Amino acid sequence: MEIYRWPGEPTLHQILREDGTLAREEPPGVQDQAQAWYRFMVFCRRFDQKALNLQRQGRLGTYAPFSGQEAAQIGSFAALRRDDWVFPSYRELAGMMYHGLDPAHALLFSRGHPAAGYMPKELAMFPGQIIIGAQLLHATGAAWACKLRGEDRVAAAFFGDGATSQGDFHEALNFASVFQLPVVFFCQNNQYAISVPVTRQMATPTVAQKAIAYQIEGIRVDGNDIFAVYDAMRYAVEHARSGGGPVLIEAVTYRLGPHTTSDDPTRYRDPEVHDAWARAKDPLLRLRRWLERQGLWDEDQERAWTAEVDTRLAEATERMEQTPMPDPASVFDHVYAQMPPALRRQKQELTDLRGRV
Ligand SMILES: Cc1ncc(C[n+]2csc(CCOP(=O)(O)OP(=O)(O)O)c2C)c(N)n1
Repeated sequence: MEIYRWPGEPTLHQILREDGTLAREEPPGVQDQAQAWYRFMVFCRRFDQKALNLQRQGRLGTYAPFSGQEAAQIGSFAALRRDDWVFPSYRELAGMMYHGLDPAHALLFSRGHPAAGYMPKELAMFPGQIIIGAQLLHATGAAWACKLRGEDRVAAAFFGDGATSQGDFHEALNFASVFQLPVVFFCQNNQYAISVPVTRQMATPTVAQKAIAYQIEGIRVDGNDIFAVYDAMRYAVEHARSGGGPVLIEAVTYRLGPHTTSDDPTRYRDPEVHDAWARAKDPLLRLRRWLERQGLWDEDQERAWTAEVDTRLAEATERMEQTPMPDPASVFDHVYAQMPPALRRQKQELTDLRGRV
């Protein structure tokens, strides 16, 4: 794998070609995990579709789909230790579930349920951040704490290409590089920030080359190649854990669905470009082709796995829907230590109104 050094543009790290053959030797451990990764990718693809359907039926609120980004997410989370600190964005549900988040909990995010904001303590993972770029600073802070305490834990921040335009991105990279903190910045360049293409987001052709401004290592990786993503993240995590300082990874990928359920991507995307990503470059197809060559995939297995996934998803949906919704008047709580009189009145009005209906 080539670590980016000025000048020139970073090269794209790739192991698994689109036809499922290997461009170079796969990293250690991949042979044993590849089938489980694929099965989890199938789970995530169907989770995403299920969530979209639930939203269309009015059973979920706004949902941000991640289809197309499964390899980038699962490959990167797979290289983390369970006690490493994870700071995801709202689009990281595949990675978060791989890391151990209950799918019912993941669905509750899109219900706007306050319980979804509490992460299980054993996961050292924060809720999906909606403020673009804010989680990079949190990751940097956590990494600083780890360094001060002499712990060998690493922090990882996950974000999109749009987040690189935020001041938070630059502040986080600057601070982390000055203090040589154990943090990995993992950018999923999915080509768009809502309707803004990456070419309008930045003048540089890549995200990875921004590492040079902070004198840290930068890696550009094919984000639809789970082997290469795992390899890049494994390198970065070890580099950070062993005191080498932060690493910036750019995983080049594509969001197959809309930005969220409120978006219509046909208004800003080129159908031909979309088709190429949806077919030849699909991360599931690519891994499936490799597995088939190894005798680790066939259609009967796929059917059995899919049936198993659907049972799991039905069960998760049921648990999500059985979680009691909070009292709407609780929206006023937990903001002020002492609620101002105007809010107290509004809360009372809402409570009275609900009492009458
Ligand atoms: C600070 C801030 N500014 C603006 C927004 C509105 N907003 C929500 S998503 C989004 C685009 C983010 O794009 P990107 O970082 O590429 O991530 P992606 O959604 O593609 O995963 C914007 C601008 C926000 N949530 N936070």
